[in-house]
Amino acid sequence: MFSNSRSRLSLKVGALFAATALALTACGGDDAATPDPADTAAETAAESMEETTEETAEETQEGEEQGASDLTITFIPKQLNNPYTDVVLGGGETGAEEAGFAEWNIVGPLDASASSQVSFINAETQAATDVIVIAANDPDAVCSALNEARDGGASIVAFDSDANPDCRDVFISQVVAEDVAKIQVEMIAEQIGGSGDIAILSATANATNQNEWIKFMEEELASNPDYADINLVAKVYGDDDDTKSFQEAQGLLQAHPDLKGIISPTTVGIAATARYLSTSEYKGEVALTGLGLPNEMRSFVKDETVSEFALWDPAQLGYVAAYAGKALADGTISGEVGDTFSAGEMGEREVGENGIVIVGPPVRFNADNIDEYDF
Ligand code: RAM
Repeated sequence: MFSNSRSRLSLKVGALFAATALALTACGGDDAATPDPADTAAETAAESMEETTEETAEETQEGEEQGASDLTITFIPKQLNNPYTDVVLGGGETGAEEAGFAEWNIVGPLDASASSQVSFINAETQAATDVIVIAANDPDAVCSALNEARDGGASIVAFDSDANPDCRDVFISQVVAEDVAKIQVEMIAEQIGGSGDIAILSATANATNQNEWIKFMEEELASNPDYADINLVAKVYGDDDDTKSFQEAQGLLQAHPDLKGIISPTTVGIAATARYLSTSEYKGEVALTGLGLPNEMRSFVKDETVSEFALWDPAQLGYVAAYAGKALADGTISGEVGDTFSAGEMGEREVGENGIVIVGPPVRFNADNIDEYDF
């Protein structure tokens, strides 16, 4: 079991988002004659983060003077050895500290299989942790363990990948699931010229977030007349394992030599597929898009293996999740529709239908803007 435990430290408030806000603002650029809606939304988010930075720093100082609570929070990601997870948890730790938790921990499995998180949840129940924040590898496999933790008094925040709503209080979702599905279909359609065979290379077959996005992608392909000439011919799973994802990409091209494009809605999958394509005969012939980390994808955009992909700022997801956990634990919210809570630099947040809190819009990354992002 890998774990990482910290208690309250004097981290510089606002440092987390300063770089991102700067980068997002810079992305507005001079060529904003016909702004991309995603970019515009990102600018707005950046502006609102900048505006609230000073205020938050003051609030936190006051909080420290009054003394920290004794609340504890533990983050259980899908898996620990995932660069995306590292960025999410960096935001989570900053949020936990700012929100006033006395202690925060990170524990989790090295693989994203369905039941791999259960023993970690049980250990948190034993330790009487106040808030468990989990990215569920399977919506149901974690359920009875989470409900036992709840019976013991814990608040449960799902983030990134939802647990069954019966066993969590809120779900912090990076984006509206339908939007992130549509943006990926739109990008692949643009990149293959509107017709041809495509495939999806996903993470694990049981991941709630992946399956929801894939469902919306399939619906969009089937219902939008713009995509009538695009055929989804395969769905494969790299399990968010770099080697398996690389092999699945290779296998896809062997099995479907006429493939025009691949959507990989996972940071691990898209990076591994890009690596495969970049040295193969398919480079420049087979389009690749999906969800990736700019820092992992930069070289593949520069060498023209990939023209455009999307993501959100993963740190914001962990940050808002920590604040939601605090609001649940101190009774500010119960997870009902319309509940609102303060998420520090990310402003006031509202709980929507099905207990879902949306963090921010997806942003498209390409050769014109990728150097402006650092995560
Ligand atoms: C991978 C994971 C994660 C997903 C991102 C986009 O790292 O599957 O759950 O949200 O990609």
